Amino acid sequence: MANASSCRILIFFFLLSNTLFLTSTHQYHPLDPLTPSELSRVRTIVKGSNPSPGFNLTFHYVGLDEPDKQTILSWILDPCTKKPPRRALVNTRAGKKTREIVVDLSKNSVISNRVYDGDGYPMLTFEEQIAANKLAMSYAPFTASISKRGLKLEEVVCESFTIGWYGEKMGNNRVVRVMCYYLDGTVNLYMRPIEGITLTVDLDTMKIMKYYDRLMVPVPKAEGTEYRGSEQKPPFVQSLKAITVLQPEGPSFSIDGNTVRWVNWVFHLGFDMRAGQVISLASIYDLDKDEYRRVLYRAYISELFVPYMDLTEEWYYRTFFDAGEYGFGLCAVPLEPLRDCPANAVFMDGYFTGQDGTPGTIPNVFCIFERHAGDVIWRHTESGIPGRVVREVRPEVSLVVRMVSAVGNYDYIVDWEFKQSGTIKFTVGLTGLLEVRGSIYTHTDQIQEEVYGTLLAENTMGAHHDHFLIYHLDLDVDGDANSFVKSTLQTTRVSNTISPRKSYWTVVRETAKTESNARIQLGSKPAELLVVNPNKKTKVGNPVGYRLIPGSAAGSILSDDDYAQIRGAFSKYHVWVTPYNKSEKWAGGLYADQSQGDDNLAIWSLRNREIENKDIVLWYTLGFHHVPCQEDFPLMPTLSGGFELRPANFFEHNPVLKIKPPKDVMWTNCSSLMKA
Ligand SMILES: *[C@@H]1O[C@H](CO)[C@@H](O)[C@H](O)[C@H]1NC(C)=O
Ligand SMILES: *[C@@H]1O[C@H](CO)[C@@H](O)[C@H](O)[C@H]1NC(C)=O
Ligand SMILES: *[C@@H]1O[C@H](CO)[C@@H](O)[C@H](O)[C@H]1NC(C)=O
Ligand SMILES: [Cu+2]
Repeated sequence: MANASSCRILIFFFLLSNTLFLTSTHQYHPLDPLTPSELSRVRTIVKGSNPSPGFNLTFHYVGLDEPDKQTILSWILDPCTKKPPRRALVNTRAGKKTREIVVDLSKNSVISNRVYDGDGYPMLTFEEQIAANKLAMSYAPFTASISKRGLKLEEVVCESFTIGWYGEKMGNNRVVRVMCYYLDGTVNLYMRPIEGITLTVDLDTMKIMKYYDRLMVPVPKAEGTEYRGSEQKPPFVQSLKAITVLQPEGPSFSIDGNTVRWVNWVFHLGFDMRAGQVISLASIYDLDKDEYRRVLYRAYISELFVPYMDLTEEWYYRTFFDAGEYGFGLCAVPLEPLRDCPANAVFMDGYFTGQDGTPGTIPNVFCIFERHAGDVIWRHTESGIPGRVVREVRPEVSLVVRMVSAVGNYDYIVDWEFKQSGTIKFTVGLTGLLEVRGSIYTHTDQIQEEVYGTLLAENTMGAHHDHFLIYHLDLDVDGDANSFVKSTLQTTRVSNTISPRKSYWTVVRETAKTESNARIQLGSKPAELLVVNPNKKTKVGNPVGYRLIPGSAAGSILSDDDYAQIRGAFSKYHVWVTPYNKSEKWAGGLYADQSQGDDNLAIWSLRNREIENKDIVLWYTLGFHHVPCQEDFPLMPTLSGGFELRPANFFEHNPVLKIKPPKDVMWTNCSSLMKA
């Protein structure tokens, strides 16, 4: 139990005082990610329990086994009396078996340990990918293929690709395909694929199982592939003058351990090696009610499905699950101050576990900053009153929590943006490098057959593909019992006795009773999608709610019986609603690598459970169909997409009516502050 004074601070905060700036040191929070010392203890405890005698143990996932939701919610009400258990969930491999091990850190013991014998495998480790890639270099047939192409072995780098599943009844061993690239004058390896050569490597035995060299295709040239500023040659574009965001009094947010407080928001921010950012217990202060009101219990990106549309032998299996196979958090990279995040950003580290269970740090994995982009949160100029002009303007300032995950070639910039108005904006920016196929073509005039992509440069084919990111959004709007309301805007014809108008539209509301009522493909009809608390009404009688404002309507257009689609079935709908179930976390399946689609959101949802006035989870698929174009070469400028959750009859009136603009900053000549 925490000591008395810290408990007082916790009560003080959780009783939802409106005093925001607490200066306490880090307090224990049961949703905090595991610390490095806890991760080390997990390793010691797991190894000590010797779960797989005679075999070497590898750690594939270690993360917080979060306490049950009800335990957390009652702890919040009374943090002094009940301390939720501190547990870790561990996935290991040993002797070709996957284990699920739960460690209780307060008891220093393994409390459950079972072999998983279903389909699919846990996340790959970095170490085994590196080891698999290295095998190629000393494999005689491979080195022969490299010299046959006139390439230098020391300039070859290889990458491990997960293989998916194509209907095999028994599944495959835990294998990857290793494909290689050529540097020789560039660091942009992804623009220089060595096509035709594939090694299949068994990760459990770390042996090459299959090898073939199928065809010779020219390796695209290095020229024009560089993206490093230091390697660029004149002419250059005109330089920008100095620019910054100035907060002479410091930021308006405070971070206490993993709890972030900013103006009217409070939330917990955690890091997970699979999901990346995890936002919990987000509540917003309501000035009229003088209390914090619950919005989100727990939210994170559950899976990223990236299927390519190229059917050639080296490509058809590229149907990646970036979270479940590679670890979206594990692939997160340190953010660079002043480049990845503005000058006013504050950074936070993340911790993960290496293959041998040893903790590692990703420094600066998150940055948190106030965005002041020159936008307006509300305004009005009233010139209709004779003899007067009334003008009121409030600038928009929001709070951003950013992470960048570089999953191989692609960089995903993931922003969670909290607005004073109560809106949460979810944005993902795609940048980095395309996956391109080496091609014989140097001009589009030569192309007669299906090439599955766009010719971006000589011998460089940018393959068609999708990105589907699915967000797990456990909304608790003013409490756990919520409903999903789907309102369709319907055109109605007018009989000419009522009005000279011929038509208008009206809102047809439907509360989803079961899961099947809440599966939605956006884009066909205009709709208003709401999560409401049917038990809480505003003074004038509307149920309090949050509205989902969707982004682009890209969803999967693959056939339902395509094996990739069976595995990534969540991508078929933009919106899903399920009843809360702690074990239904990963929309592409807990064991996503080579999964056969039998444990995923689409399967869970087939039970068609009741979702009305229940603790529900909203799932949103943010999709991108990507037809590459030449501007994406040699590195693509950020392409952003997103969606919002916005209060809808949650507040009694405009919640930002009484916000004050930030203090004016006198614009002095800051040259003396500039770095040389
Ligand atoms: C375990 O790992 C060690 C060191 O890498 C190796 O020498 C040994 O053969 C491995 N044992 C088994 C059973 O794989
Ligand atoms: C929770 O979900 C899992 C996986 O879908 C299922 O096996 C289990 O029965 C569910 N629990 C409840 C209480 O519905
Ligand atoms: C700012 O100050 C620097 C040196 O003190 C001077 O060279 C520069 O011209 C000033 N800039 C402006 C815009 O006044
Ligand atoms: Cu893309």
